[in-house]
Amino acid sequence: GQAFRLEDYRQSDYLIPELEMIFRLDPEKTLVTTKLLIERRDGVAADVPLVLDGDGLKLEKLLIDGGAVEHNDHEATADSLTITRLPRQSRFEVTIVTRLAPAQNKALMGLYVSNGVYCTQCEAEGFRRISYFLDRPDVLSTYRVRIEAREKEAPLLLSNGNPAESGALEDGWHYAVWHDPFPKPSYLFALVAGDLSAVRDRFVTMSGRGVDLAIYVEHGKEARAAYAMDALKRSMRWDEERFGREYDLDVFNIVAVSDFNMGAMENKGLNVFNDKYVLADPETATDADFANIEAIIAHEYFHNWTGNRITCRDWFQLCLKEGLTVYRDHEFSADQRSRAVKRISEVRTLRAHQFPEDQGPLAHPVRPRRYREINNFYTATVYEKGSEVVRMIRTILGADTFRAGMDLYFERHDGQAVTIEDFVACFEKASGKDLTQFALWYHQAGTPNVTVATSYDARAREYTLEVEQSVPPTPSEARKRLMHIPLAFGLVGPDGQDMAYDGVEGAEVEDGVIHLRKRRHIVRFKGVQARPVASLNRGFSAPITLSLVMRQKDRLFLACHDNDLFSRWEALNTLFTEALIDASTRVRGGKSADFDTTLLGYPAEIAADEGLEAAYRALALTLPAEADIAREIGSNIDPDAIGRAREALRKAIAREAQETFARVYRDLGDDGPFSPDAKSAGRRALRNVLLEYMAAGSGDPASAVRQFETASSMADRAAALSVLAHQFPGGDAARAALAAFEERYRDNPLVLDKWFIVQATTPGGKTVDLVRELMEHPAFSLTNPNRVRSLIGTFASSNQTGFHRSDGEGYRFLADAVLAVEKHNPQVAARLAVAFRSWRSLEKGRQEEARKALARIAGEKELSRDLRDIVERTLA
Ligand code: B3K
Ligand code: ZN
Repeated sequence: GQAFRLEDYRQSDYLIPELEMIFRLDPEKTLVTTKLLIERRDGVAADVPLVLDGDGLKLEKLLIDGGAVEHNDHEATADSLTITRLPRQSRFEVTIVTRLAPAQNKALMGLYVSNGVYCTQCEAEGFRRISYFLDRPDVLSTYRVRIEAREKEAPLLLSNGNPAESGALEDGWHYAVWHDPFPKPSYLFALVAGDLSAVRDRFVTMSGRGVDLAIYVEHGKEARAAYAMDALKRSMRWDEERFGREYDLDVFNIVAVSDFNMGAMENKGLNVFNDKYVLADPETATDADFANIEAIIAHEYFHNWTGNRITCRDWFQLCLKEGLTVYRDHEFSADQRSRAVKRISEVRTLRAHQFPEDQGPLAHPVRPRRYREINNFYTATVYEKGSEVVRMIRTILGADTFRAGMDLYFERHDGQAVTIEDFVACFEKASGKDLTQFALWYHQAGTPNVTVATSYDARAREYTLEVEQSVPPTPSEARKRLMHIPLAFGLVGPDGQDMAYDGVEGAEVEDGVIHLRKRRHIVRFKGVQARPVASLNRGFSAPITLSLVMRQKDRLFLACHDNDLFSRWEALNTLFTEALIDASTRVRGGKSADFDTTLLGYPAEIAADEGLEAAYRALALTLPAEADIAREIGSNIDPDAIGRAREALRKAIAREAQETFARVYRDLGDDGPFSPDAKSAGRRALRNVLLEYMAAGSGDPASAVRQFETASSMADRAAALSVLAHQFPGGDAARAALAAFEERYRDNPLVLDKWFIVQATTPGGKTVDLVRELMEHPAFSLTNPNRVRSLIGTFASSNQTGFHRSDGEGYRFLADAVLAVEKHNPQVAARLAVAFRSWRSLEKGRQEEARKALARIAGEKELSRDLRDIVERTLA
């Protein structure tokens, strides 16, 4: 396939400052009339053809300045419309009519119908499935959109911007006109039409302007949108307070739809959401659901400034809006909840999703230089590592200078389509610092490794860190340059406090951060009164792997005393990981797991430590996931051995801490009416982690059965269900709970997704057969992305012993499923196939099975660009 390259970027010869659209909506035959005001750029000759993008389109009609266009003067294919003879003047009007069948659109890109609701998804290149256009983010236009529909079928008619006009038409039809005064790229266009219910509110901005807010959901689901509305208002206020950013239209609309390829979409003034990230109440949503809704509502809202008012010049710059907006939503959630707990979760997500990407065949820089299919670049690297890079800029500059850089960015580039270079330049200007070396974080793929050796000279009172950095090779980048790594640190003294020192040599050290710029630094701290324990990469100041050999005693000391809560968690997590790696090696060699008793004693202390917030205790007691252990092992992986080792550690901890866990579980109790706030969620999280241990330690499902039966929230009910299904698979208690859950929620697809997930993530080799069976369940559908991800996606990405069954059946299943989904939805299929990415780190037998499954997909003749791109890069 053809690759797009960053260095080939050139400006468009033509611009489209304004357009008007008319939609006459029908599920099988929608007519779209688009009137484009075309402007030829200065210096472009009049005989330069106008080439518009299309994707699967059929041209019904073409006019230039109201007149027909000769056959010889244009060529229309499904994928482009080329007009060779154009008016000499620099501005003219092109009118295009296309015909669509939205009900037949199962790829869910462009205009489609979801549960009877017309909606659109245009990012990245979906607009070209609606009409021929210059479908690229640096072409900015103001839109005037008229929607006509049967009033019965679609009483609600929405598009971007402000409402301008509406009224009745003949034969039961009606219309509405929307005008968006802010020039925007086509990927931010949206239209929604259907029969939905509104939840309304109002927001007064910091300058006193009133904004009408609405969230549209299916009838009867209004109450489940209350939390999302609250999150929206908090987001709007927060962006004013933290970034000085005010909302700019008279209305802000959010629509929840049930068929959606991803989480949500930030279309100007009209966000479209996967209903999973809008609908929540105590009966149907877990605490994770509430937290996700808050974060995604905020994320899409924040895009209004970082993405919409200032957008990307081209798709290589995707992280310009995504990395920055993730950083903003992380900060928002940290302010709404507990900062340390939030940071720990972010790092866990980064390690679980971005590290394997960066360390495997799909590795790419935060700002890639090449792509074959842009939809495959909405990745953890662009989003999560992109956010980490912004966070490092803040660490290097300090909060105030960072804010000054952001202010400058908004001031300089409002209304423009810009690049990462433009973004970085604002921070260089605001700080006077040279960020050239730092900018490698955008341009160079791979997770840097930092190795540290420490020594203390008691006579000289000198403490030394020998620090070395290296970046492993990644596809098409064999040689790496040295990075600027901001390493936050503390020298923890015997009393647990950070120790002072008189001076430091060997690296720039400022405000608790060591700036690594060279391959090797010998950092000497003078006047250190006693041997400290080094606490490094505090708060995960840089997204690196850190190799630091440390005595177990010292690590445990950090786990108990470091005054940086993230680093305390990190120390404990490292201890668990090291123990699990050892244990899995022993298990694989036919020996027993065996764990150090000091380590086994510590969890009880944490569980009972009232000085620590409950959410933190829950995270600290959560063992590294099987995939985390596998990633640390790195090669020749046997997922079964890892699963057995982890299970053994869980049991050992549970037995050691039995009484404490049971007591804390009881004391936390069921604390009255449900509230989704962070503190209550933390208590539930802790209780539910303890429940898992209690079941594992006792081998008795009784406490989980009791919690399942008496739970007053989905958070507690789903947690109990998962303990029963995962720890007692096939047993009476598990079967009864699964059946009761299915019965209770049979009419709620989003809750049934949890039922699919629990079963798909049941450990062990039998699960693949169960998943195949569940694909026949009446509530399952291959065309709904939420169902597909819940059953097939979680099985492949989150069930190590199930997916990696040693005979390769998991891989064969995934290949079948990917090919079945690909027929109608290439984007979702390509996403599923990503689960194969770490295949080369498996032991030989599994590697061969995975390779065969991948090769079978690659051997299909008619593959979509999306899937072929993923499979070929994975095999390369
Ligand atoms: N910008 C959208 C993602 C679009 C994905 C297109 N394949 C949602 C977001 O990041 O906010
Ligand atoms: Zn985004």
